[in-house]
Amino acid sequence: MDLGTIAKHSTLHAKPSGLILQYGTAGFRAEAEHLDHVMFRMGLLAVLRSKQTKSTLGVMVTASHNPEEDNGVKLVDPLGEMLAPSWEEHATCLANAEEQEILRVLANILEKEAVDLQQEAFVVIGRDTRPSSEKLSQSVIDGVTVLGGQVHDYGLLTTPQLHYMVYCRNTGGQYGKATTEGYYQKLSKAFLELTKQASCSGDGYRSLKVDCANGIGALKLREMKHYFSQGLSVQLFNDGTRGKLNHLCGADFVKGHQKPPHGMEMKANERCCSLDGDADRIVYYYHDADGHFHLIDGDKIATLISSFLKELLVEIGESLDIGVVQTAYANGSSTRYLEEVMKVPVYCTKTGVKHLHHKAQEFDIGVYFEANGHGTALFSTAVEMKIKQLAEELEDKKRKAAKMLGNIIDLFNQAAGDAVSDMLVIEAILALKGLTVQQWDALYTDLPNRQLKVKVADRKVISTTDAERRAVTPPGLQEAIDDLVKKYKLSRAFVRPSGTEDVVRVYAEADSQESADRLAYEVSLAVF
Ligand code: NG1
Ligand code: ZN
Repeated sequence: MDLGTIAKHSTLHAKPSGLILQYGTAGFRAEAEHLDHVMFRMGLLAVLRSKQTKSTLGVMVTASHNPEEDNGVKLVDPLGEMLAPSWEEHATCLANAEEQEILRVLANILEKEAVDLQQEAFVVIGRDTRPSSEKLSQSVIDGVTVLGGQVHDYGLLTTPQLHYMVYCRNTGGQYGKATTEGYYQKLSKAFLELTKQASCSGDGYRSLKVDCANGIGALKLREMKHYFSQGLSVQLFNDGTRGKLNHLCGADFVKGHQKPPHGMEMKANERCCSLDGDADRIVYYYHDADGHFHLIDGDKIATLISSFLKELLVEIGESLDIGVVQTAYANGSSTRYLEEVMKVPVYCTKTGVKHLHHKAQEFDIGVYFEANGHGTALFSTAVEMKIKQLAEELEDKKRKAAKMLGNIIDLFNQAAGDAVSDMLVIEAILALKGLTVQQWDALYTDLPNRQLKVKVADRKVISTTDAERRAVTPPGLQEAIDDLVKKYKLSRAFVRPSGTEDVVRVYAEADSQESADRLAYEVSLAVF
């Protein structure tokens, strides 16, 4: 490690003085112009983590659903997972170190994590379509190379594609080929195998309108759609040729505002979906004949998927342990339906997919979704092997069901929530079950709900417990919320500081939209 060279390069990526950032729910997020030093330093950190784990590490440059002017960066651990918590602390320390402290902070991490500097390092990088992303990813590369790490720059990728690449590279190619072509082929093959078996794949099931949030999803779906066109034709909207990223469109806008994106032509009862800016979230929706908008969010996606998986297991005759993982944002009706009607155990974790992913790994089959449409299903290695073996051994209907389950396992991105993979899973299930979007929507009725963002001087004064469902500080806040909630029927409300934006988020649900809106508003006043 040539300390002089590191110090010299570091000054080329100077930190704006006084700027303090935190490695939050999904890495660092801030205005792009403030992030150059963070990118360089995350390049350095990725090398150390790669050396320590003796594996390929990933770095993704994106700010997902945030405005186009923002950017962000997160590190992807060897199995495609989010960075380990102790390293998040190192990331925060390194990002906030003043210039003269950089070498000391690096030395500290080396010592604490027992990193062997002789070990080789390999880092793969992906970025979204933001105008700032290309230059920022160059700064990451600078950080990696100055510490002697090797780099493969994938260029433009969706976030889940980068997770997939990291996973493939660290599992000896068993999971798939670590190229975009390999990704397209793996998913499309599984999808076409599934849809071939659908007896009722009439025209209604074979086309889908996709709002791409003017982001990377448009580019990647344009490349990929030919691979699966025999099973599904997608019509892309907000494809980045005209509009601004995430502006009045995309999954976050649709979920947050509970209305359709701009720039999408919707006809009555037509199935539509929206991706977010880096294509790791998806929500579905439609207009009914009376012009009412119906949102089908991550909770209903989890319900469709887990009920289908359960049915397949019954058909195969295997009893495996299925669990569904949600967060406090899950609609109360979805939790009730899963537990009481479907008899599936439901668990609640803190916001942020790393928490859900971790919990879902405890089951033979763990389905996890945030209400905003970020999620996937995980299958233990033992289950995957068993199902593939049963697909060879069993006969007739059982064999068919085992094959289907094997294809579903291949179709899910098991490294991370993936809008494209989820979209193909959903489309396959709807086709196989012969369900219309209205029938899917009718599984249960969402409780009316409202989410608000509140700007406060310091959002960190709010701390929470019980998977973020109760506020611990400031004193008196939880009692005030409890008193407000009591005024409404079927009501629930909570507040938490966002990990990706400088706001406090307020969530409320109640028996009517008016009550949910009023409760959310009243709680937001209590936050000040
Ligand atoms: P924050 O900003 O911490 O609420 C948001 C989403 C998360 C997750 C992350 C990462 C909500 C309420 N929160 O986190 O679910 O998706 O962004 O993108 O939707
Ligand atoms: Zn995203």
